[in-house]
Amino acid sequence: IDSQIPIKFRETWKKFVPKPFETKEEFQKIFINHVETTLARSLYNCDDAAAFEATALSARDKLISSWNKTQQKHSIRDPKRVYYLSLEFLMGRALDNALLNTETKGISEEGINDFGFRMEDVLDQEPDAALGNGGLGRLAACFMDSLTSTNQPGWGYGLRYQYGIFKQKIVDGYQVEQPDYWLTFNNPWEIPRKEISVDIMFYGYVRKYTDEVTGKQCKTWEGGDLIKAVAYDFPVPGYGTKNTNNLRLWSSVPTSEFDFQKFNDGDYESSVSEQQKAETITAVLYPNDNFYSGKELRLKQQYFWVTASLHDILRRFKKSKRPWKEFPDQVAIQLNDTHPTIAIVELQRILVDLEHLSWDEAWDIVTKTFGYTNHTVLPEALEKWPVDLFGNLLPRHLEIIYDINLFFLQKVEKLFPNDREMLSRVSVIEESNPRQVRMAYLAIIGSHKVNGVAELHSKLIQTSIFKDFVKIYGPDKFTNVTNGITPRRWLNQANPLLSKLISEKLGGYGFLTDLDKLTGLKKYAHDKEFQARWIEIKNANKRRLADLIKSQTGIEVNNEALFDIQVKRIHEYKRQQLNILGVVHRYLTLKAMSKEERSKQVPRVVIIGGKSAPGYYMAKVIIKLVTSVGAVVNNDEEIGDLLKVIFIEDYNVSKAEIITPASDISQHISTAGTEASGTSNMKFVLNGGLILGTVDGANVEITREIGEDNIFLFGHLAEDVEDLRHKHRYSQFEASPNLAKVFEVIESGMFGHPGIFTNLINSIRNDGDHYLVNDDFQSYLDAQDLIDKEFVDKDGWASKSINSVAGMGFFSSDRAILEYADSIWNIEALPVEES
Ligand code: GLG
Repeated sequence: IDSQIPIKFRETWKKFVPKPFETKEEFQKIFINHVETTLARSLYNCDDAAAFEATALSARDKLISSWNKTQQKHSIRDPKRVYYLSLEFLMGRALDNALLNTETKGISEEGINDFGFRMEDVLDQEPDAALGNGGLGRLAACFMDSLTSTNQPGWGYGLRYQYGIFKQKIVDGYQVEQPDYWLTFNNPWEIPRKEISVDIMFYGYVRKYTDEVTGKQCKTWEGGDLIKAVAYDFPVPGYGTKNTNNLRLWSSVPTSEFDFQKFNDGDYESSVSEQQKAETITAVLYPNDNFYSGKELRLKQQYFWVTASLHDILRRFKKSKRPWKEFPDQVAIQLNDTHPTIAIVELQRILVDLEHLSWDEAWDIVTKTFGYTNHTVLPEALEKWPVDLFGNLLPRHLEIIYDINLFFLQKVEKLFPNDREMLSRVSVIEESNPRQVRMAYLAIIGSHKVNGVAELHSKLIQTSIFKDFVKIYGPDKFTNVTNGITPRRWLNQANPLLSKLISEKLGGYGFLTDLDKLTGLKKYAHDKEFQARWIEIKNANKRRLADLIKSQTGIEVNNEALFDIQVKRIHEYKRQQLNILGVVHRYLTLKAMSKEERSKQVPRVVIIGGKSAPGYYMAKVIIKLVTSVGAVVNNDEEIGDLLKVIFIEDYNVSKAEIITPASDISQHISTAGTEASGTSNMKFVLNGGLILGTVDGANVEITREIGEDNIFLFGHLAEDVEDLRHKHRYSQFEASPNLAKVFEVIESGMFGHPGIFTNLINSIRNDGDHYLVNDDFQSYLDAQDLIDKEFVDKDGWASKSINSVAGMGFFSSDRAILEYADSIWNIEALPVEES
């Protein structure tokens, strides 16, 4: 190939291949080189922002050389690869992570200190890559870290949104959204690959024709609008490995050049309109978590991303010149939720329409290639596209879906003759008005494995929303892979003090790649000296959070208080309303006490943070209630430090890194059966915080791993929920007495005009209390009382905390990735160092 350097010149070339820095001086040389040449600045105008960029570029150089080696190794060995398709990658900041993972933080810190910079300030310059909403997007980010750290040949594919999740401001106690234009300054991490581009078509029509050679009837899709996808690559560093993987994000640009003809004719508007149309596709991330809104632009994003990615994957496969039937031996594609489900249809279309395989050959390849991860059972989150909208945008794909469905229903009919009900229940097309394409069903039919994200959730999907499919395919198609989190970011990076202490006791940082090693901490659970150091680290982390709170809200909180934290998206099912109603109860209780009695109470700082979807009215009311309660409680002199209520504005990944290590208690209190897994529960426990939770999602397995004495569980079980909801429909609402009092004071106007909160109260009192706030209220308060009692015993608390951390090995995302690799993807690790 002529793009290769001729053999006779290669020795010279190799002599000058850049060497990644390994010492402080080498780092400094590269750093200055970047300041003076790449950034065109000098020692007279290098501020923190420039220092950030130069440090990031230096780290990037290092990553690129291992990235090159990894990709070369993969090209030569051509192993089976996995492609993780996710519409969200909530990466957060990259610099600290890159330095820690490549174990060069020490030398680069010394390096920049010599020039008068502080690492903390430099790291603080980086905007979060906030290309996700919540747990689903952050899971994808943890998985990228684990794919690399465990040396899996795997890439991520997503979209390069120009606007990530909005920034949240609190104005007058209400959430206000502001755009997050994260690319304002250069993004030092991305490598634009303008040469890697794919034309994507929308709309158009289907044409039938007869193939001249075979005489077969064929179909082709043509005549639509074209938009170009351009690749941007983000190197993903691993820990303790020379491998570096790739996250490829697509950006949309117009295919046709600027129209000078129209421009000269004075039609300026339409001369640029093509451009604008194209650029909107990847402009903005949809800000909904666990909620589906059937917008055409969202479907365009999905098809655009999936098609560009498949094109790239097929191009790589074709290089190997293997026959098509070997495709599933070389490629595994994981669908992160139903968002990329059209990939199933697109691959079938390519194989049948363009590569001219028979339907059955193609379908065999497709179903062996895909795996589908379900992240929710909430009906409002399940994607269903109106047939008309779908068929207009992707006419050939709709036909193929009809065919997939036809063959599937024929199979079902054979298995269950005479069960017409079954056919309409499992059909990919819902016969509603308007008719809809059920994406989850399509994902199941087109995949060889379907997994839930925690044991309870995986069981629930098999007995509820996908029950019929278990009957049809048998139980083996359905499996569980419990979520995990990367200990590199969520322990080593977020909590360097704790990580260091653990490394001292366990003889090094080996636990960061083998988290089960944490069990070695058990023997120190009752060691007084160790407990004292453990407690001191928690206090230091609480001070760090107290500083953040002070700088954001102006409120000083008592560091001795119990820090009680709930940070996550605001959602009725996650029940921040239960939390804040409980706070009101605490406030009333404190108010009713004598001074003497009050002085015996455990002081508390209740910290709540999270974004509401912009159009989610009830979630916004919940935020307003939290801030309104805070405004009253925080200014009540009689209460003072005994209770503070803090709303943290604009909760994001970089704030989570400060918040997570600082909890004494964190809350994971979803209505049982609604939170598929949760992952912040894992992060808090890994950082030595205890949790208050319902028997839901991964709380169940956390309890199993750390022991039930180390967790505060309350509330009804998932199996009770249906009956309770049914009961609510037919019987009079009976408020738990403590909740009745809380409603009464809110309605009296204690926290501002009661009208603001009427609908929230009504949702519990008059509208069926779907989330069982009332049913769980007393049990919640009892658990909180127990927490107050146990917190007084500092040593007892510390030993619970140590024992909990010791039991968290299971929740490493490395374990999750290895399970996927083994049981779903069938891929093997390929470290670059190995010959
Ligand atoms: C979902 C679920 C969470 C889950 C996460 C990752 O709601 O419970 O932990 O995916 O699997 N939409 C989400 O965040």
